[in-house]
Amino acid sequence: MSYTIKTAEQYKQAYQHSIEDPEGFWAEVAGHFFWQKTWDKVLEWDFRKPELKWFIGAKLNITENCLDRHLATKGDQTAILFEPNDPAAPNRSYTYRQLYESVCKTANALKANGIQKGDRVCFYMPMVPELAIGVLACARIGAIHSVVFAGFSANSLADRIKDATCKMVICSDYNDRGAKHIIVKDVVDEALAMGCDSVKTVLVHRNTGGKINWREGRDKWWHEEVDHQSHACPAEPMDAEDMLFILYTSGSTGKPKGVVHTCGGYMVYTCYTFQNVFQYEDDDIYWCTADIGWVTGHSYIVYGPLLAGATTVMFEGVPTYPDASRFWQVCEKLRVTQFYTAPTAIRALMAHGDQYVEGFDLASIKVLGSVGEPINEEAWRWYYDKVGKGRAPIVDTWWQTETGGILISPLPGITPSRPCYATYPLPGIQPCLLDQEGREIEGNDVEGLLCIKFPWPSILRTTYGDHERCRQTYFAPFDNYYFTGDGARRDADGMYRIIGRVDDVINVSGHRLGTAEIENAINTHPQVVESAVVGYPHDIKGQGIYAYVITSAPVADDNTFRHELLDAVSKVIGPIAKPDKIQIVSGLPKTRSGKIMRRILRKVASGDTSSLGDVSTLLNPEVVDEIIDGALNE
Ligand code: 7RM
Repeated sequence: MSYTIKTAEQYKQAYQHSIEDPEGFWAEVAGHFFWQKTWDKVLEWDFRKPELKWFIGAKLNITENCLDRHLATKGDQTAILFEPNDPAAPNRSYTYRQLYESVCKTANALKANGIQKGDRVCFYMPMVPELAIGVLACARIGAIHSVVFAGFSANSLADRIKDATCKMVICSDYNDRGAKHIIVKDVVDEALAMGCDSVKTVLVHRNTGGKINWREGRDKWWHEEVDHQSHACPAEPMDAEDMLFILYTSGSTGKPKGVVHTCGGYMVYTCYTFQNVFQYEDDDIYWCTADIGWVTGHSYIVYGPLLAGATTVMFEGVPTYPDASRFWQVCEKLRVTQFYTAPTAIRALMAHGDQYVEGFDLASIKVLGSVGEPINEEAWRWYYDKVGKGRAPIVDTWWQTETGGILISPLPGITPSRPCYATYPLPGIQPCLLDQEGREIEGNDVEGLLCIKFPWPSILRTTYGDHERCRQTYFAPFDNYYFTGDGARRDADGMYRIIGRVDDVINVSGHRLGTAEIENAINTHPQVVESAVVGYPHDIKGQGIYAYVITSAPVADDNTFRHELLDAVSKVIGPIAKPDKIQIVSGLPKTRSGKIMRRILRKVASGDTSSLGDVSTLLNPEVVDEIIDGALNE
């Protein structure tokens, strides 16, 4: 596509253009898409409300851009290439025409089951093509999808279904993931028993087959509802600012928020960034190993690649099954050209040893991507040397659920890459660093709170059902800025290095979790009086979860108690949120106003007790020594 940047000079020009005339710049990019009606105005914005509107008055359907638009030229090209969990099972694939027809049939099945424009549909499924098809089917008819990562518990699923008052849940019967066999449908049944009154239908995709529990009238088989439908379904005309999807993400307080993205801006931005960051060319095979339950899967497995007419791989399995060579075996087999994964996966595979990557023919790989958390230098080097064989540039892509797409990243082979650096902002992105008082820190070789000064097309529009919370979280901390929650450094060359979250959000194996959420889960245990959760550096996971727990009475059996806590967390949130370390304490260090001094807890958890600072002003300075002593045993 003509808007693809190919040289450093073009990057500079595009960036300059995007800053001097953002509306002109984005109108030009948007001109490459199919709009049923073009916009009256490109942008209206006010960070203080916030009000964020792109391509005002325009009509479109994102699926016409993902599918219909490609049929004439790419009808027979593979759109989705499915790699199942079992390496011996055959690949399944969908050409653009087959995908188009499957999406239309599914869209007709949704309509036949009462789903209309604006209705919310929840997905709780493994990484099978039907998940992408279902999501696109929603978009086809203007229903709003809310995908919940299938690793979350019934409780979490119920919370999300209720928050969005979903009318339908789409799930699988079972899921084989690695060596595990998970009864997905049972989790949905359990969630629906928690008062999800809005759900009228559960559409069940038969994945592995086998007997499952069934509620007549409510539960319906995907194949029975979809297979007989017509493979033509008109694309619902959507306003550019109509909701496309909700995706829940953890914050520093309370329950996860439903981040809302809308049709027009999200389409333009995900496609533009996909093209430029991955430099996708005809006949390339692009593979992003994320799960569609996270934003990376939404933007860079489904929408971005399909909008760009790419071949996108969907992987059902895990990196270490049957062994730690699975990724490389698949890269070799499918001739993958762009490979996009998370640092935690790289570190885990690195720890298994080089023998698992050596000996595979990875010459097809042109670009390596990293996302989700800071990538440490050692992992970066290993990725570059062992996987890319020193030939493939790494793009360290920084972005968030709220940003919809990548904001800061190198362009491979075009702008410089450097270990640990997301480097420079993409066109249209105006990052800055603020100090605690909200003053902009000018110049280079500085550190501060990462904010963005100007909107981009896929910035979140609101948090579902609670606009004030959106304002409070992202726009109120600093007047007239979008606050990312991350700290960053700008080096002497003006390159950005993301340091990590400055709020009470932790990043565990690339999964974003709120410490408050985990504390609430721990506190459901009847013997727990109070708890405090912090992150600490972890070799593989990036951050590990450290829980300090106060109990009402000495625990009778330490081991049993710990297991009960882990079970409680699994039940309330999901296994991904289980603490790595639990320390029972008699008190938590608090200020005189009763605030937990998390700074101290973080230091102790990281094993660094050299510089705790002055603790004498605490309400209970004596607990600090106790905590330090106890931590040594963990
Ligand atoms: C895409 C995604 C967002 C948080 C974000 C950061 C961290 C993401 C990088 C990164 C350093 C990166 N969405 N993060 N990418 N930190 N370098 N390249 O992960 O909403 O789940 O998480 O993840 O802290 O704020 S997310």
